[in-house]
Amino acid sequence: MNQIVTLDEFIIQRQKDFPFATGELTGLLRDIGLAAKIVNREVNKAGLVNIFGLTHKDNASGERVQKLDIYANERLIGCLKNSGECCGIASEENKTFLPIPSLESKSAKYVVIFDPLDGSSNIDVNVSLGTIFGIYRRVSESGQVVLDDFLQKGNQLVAAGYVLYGTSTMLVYSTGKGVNGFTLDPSIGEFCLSHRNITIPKTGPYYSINQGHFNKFDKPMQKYIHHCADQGLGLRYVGTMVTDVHRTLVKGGIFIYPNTSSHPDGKLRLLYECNPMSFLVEQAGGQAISCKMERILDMKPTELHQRTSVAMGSPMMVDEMKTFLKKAKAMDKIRTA
Ligand code: P6P
Repeated sequence: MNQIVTLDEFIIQRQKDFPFATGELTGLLRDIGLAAKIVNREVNKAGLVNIFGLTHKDNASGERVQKLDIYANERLIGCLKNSGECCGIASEENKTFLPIPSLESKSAKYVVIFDPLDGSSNIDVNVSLGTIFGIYRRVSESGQVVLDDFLQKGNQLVAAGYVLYGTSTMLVYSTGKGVNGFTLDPSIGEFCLSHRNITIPKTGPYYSINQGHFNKFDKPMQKYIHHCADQGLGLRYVGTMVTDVHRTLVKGGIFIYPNTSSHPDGKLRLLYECNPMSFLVEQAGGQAISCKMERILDMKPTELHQRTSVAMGSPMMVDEMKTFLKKAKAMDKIRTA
């Protein structure tokens, strides 16, 4: 019988990986794990409690907010406020960042960015949802946090992870030393290590894209999608980034949300969707780029809610897509010259 390793035990065990770790990051990760359990409780009974359905408010990206979004946002903010380790928050649900006053004059040194409930369009149809988070060390010296504390490149993340509220509830995270997954055991209320050292397959059987937007893609991307079909790849697309990327991490494949005619810069947000998920994919041995071929983690954010195109997944498939698109764009140039 394998010994159970809980998230708390694992975090403390791995704290030894960081000789100068003073336990703040450990505390922060444990508080995020607590928030995940609280959100999970409500997500799992959303059909029974009147938290279905839309509010009459829009979030910073102009998307109508679902009640469960607000619930998840408030729980995460509450847990992070109580942690005493977080000095500022940026959330998909808040137009601006939220400074967190320090507790007992603790000089908290981490800021947290998150999408509290990713895939909220799936809430009312009982399809899996996610929470995405990233943790940075503040760059400002002291006092109240400033915008620059949040507008950091993804390659400055000290930790990132997601919670997947699916057939089971999982928390997957990395502090830059590999990726590990924990499955919630409701009978003991603990996240237990279930996916040690997740490593993405070099290639895979799936491509993941919203084919319904086909007519909005540019010609090279349309040709690449035909190429995927010609290779006999299966199409898997849930419409929740956490779910589609988690499957890609476990089974291999490529997840793409390209620039479209309605979202010329892409739809997904750089700070709290693409950067944390790219950090995890790279830590698992994969690649994550924009459709302009930039490494996502090297992109300098200029605003909290900015969007980017993204393609991430198995390294051989991302490389192959890069080569294909470069050739297709070159052919397009010749044809239109
Ligand atoms: P579309 C969910 O709203 C989300 O932000 C991501 O989780 C998901 O990958 C994407 O948008 C789905 O967008 O245009 O395919 O519905």
